[in-house]
Amino acid sequence: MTRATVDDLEISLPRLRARLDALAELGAIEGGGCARLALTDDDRLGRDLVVSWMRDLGLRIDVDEIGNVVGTWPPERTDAPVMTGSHIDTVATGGRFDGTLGVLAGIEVLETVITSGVELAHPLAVAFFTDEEGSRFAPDMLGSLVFAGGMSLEDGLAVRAVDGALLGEELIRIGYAGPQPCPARPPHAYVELHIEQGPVLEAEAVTIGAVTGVQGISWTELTIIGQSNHAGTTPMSMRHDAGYAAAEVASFVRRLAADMGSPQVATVGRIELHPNLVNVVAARATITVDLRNTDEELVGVAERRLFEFCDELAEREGVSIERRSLARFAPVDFDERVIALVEEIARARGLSTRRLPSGAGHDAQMLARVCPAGMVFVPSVRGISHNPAELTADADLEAGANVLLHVLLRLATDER
Ligand code: HGY
Ligand code: MN
Ligand code: MN
Repeated sequence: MTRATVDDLEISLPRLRARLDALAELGAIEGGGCARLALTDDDRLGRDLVVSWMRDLGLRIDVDEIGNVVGTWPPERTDAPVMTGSHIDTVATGGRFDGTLGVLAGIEVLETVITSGVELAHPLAVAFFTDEEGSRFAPDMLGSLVFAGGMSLEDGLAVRAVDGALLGEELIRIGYAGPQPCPARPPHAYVELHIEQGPVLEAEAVTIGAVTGVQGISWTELTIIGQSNHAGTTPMSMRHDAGYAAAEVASFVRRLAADMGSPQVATVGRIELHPNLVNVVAARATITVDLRNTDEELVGVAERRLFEFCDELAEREGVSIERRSLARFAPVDFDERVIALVEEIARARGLSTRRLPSGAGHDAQMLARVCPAGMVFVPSVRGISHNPAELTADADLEAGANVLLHVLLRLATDER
């Protein structure tokens, strides 16, 4: 095929939409979203469906020891591929595009390339990684972290879920404890298509985000131990109220983010009280704190200020506060060549584009440890995500998938 004809290749939006909608049926929840927490039966159903599409295309399918799945074309090629992909696990109130767009656009790209017969200097691969969300098994991006050698396989398999299950046992239970060794041999390059999950592209009416990197992230679980007591008889001065202390932390992190200013963000997403009863002063509170900033130093400042506040709060309220780190990743910069290629391809296709960092974590930030990596963003309507109302317009899905197609083709047909 001549360069001109390669440049004319286009993905099929109806095929991509059909797969997005079919996958969204699995773990479907009210409002058109999905709940496929990592390694649950719904995740298994999603995995089986995506693997069946990979198989229908004739890809070589490799499942590794942490359950990551990679489909490669041509199947007989074993040299380092130009890889794309993302995740198909979701949060409990997930939408139908977070992660799944990257995996299914990758499948759509491979189908388009296979049908065209274009000669490849490097094989192409599409992957979905285990437990990107981290909601059930922390940290997030766990599968791609093990894939990239950032966490040992043993440590990954030993992670306990918020519901008490063991990751390694769940992997066996759903049939995705694969033979391929971790860490994997690095791909030649990695490019991921993802919804922005934020308000920037929509606010500026920009279609394609050329993502510059991912901000730093810190997840801490705090276990606050107070003293259960009678809600009616216990004078306020005698209370060691874990529920009150948890609420104090939640309002502190809000003040902390305001005080540090953008782009600092802070979230208490999980609060579990025990015994969680109307007439009992809470004995125990388990809460999580999510702190993020594009500046590694400032992530550290936010953590230190949180921990100092916890020490003062424990003293003041007569409670103890134990800390456990659930995730800690420094900010990551993507490869300048990949970022520039995303911009070049978007402009060549007459699409508006701008550079921006990612507020959310992604598998690409782990692949960036081992190969040139980058991301393509498309707008999120009203900036909403991790919510069944998550939405990206068809025209933007098509634009993003076509940019992904031509970025991957450029990398895979370049002998370097
Ligand atoms: O938490 C995150 O940023 C991602 O959705 N796992
Ligand atoms: Mn995601
Ligand atoms: Mn997500």
